[in-house]
Amino acid sequence: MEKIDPSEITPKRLYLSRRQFIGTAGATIVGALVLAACQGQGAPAGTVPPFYTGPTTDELGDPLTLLDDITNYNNYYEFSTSKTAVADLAANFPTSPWSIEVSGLVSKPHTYTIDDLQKFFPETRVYRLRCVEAWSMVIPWMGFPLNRLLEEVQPTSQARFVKFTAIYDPKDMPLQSSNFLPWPYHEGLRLDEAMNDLTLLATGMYGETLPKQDGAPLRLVVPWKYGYKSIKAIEKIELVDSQPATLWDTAEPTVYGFYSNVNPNVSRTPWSQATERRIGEVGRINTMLFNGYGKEVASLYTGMDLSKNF
Ligand SMILES: Nc1nc2c(c(=O)[nH]1)N[C@H]1C(S)=C(S)[C@@H](COP(=O)(O)O)O[C@H]1N2
Ligand SMILES: [Mo]
Repeated sequence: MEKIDPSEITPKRLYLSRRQFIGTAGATIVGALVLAACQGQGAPAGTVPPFYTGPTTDELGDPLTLLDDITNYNNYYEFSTSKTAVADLAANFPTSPWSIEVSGLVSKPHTYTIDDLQKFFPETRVYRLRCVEAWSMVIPWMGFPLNRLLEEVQPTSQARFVKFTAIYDPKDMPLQSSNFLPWPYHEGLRLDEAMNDLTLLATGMYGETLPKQDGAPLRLVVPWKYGYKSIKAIEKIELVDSQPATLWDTAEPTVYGFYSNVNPNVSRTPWSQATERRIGEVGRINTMLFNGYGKEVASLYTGMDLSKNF
């Protein structure tokens, strides 16, 4: 029988990323290709929840990470520093009622309930999530662009940055009782980054309500930045006139900067950022500048030295 070249049956980026595998046996590559090809068109039973009807790959052809992996391998330090312990510890975390205050330098400050946010029409968006620890996932979020919310509250001409603050709830979040990090979790974006159409406020995943371990009821998703910018359990969004402090640039300023754009050429961490491990796959793939979203976001950083503004 004539051999079929993998490039003929596999989306291009998937083929290229498999070629970038480091130190992986040929047999494993073939296995991964077959799995990926299946997921592209009618996924095998058990890989994608039956109720999910959205895309099964990202725009580059990379298959979605399994729901089981997304919900059992979490960074959520309010609950635990063990990724596999978060799901159980967050199971009873109360996420209703919940309100989000949007205030600061805006003409129309407003406090929203989670139900109120439905008016922004959450849609499915498949994004790569790249953690600074050098692992990554492909996640089908449900959410809406943050710019829709900001347009409603109308930032004033003084507003230049957006500050996000997560809930402070030491009764329900065990590690908030210890002060090893400056709680509550807080993050920030420049206003133009916040207004970019990729910047998402997520309320769901795989067509369902957001799992608690992934940041319910509301989290930020900024796919071209390291995962720690994508703050979970948001309670407050403030428009401010100067760069806000963030939890990580306060805790470890030489390692975690404000911008935190994914960049294979710049590593402030003791480990390299050049490659990453895609959860659920074997081997490593090359990390892409801006996590592969350069076409959409590179112009935000024209003239900026990306190695200095880590
Ligand atoms: N409130 C809060 N948000 C957070 C974190 C956290 O510890 N607390 N961890 C961040 C980090 S380091 C990453 S990689 C992502 C992980 O998101 P996931 O567990 O949904 O994959 O959440 C980010 N948001
Ligand atoms: Mo992370």
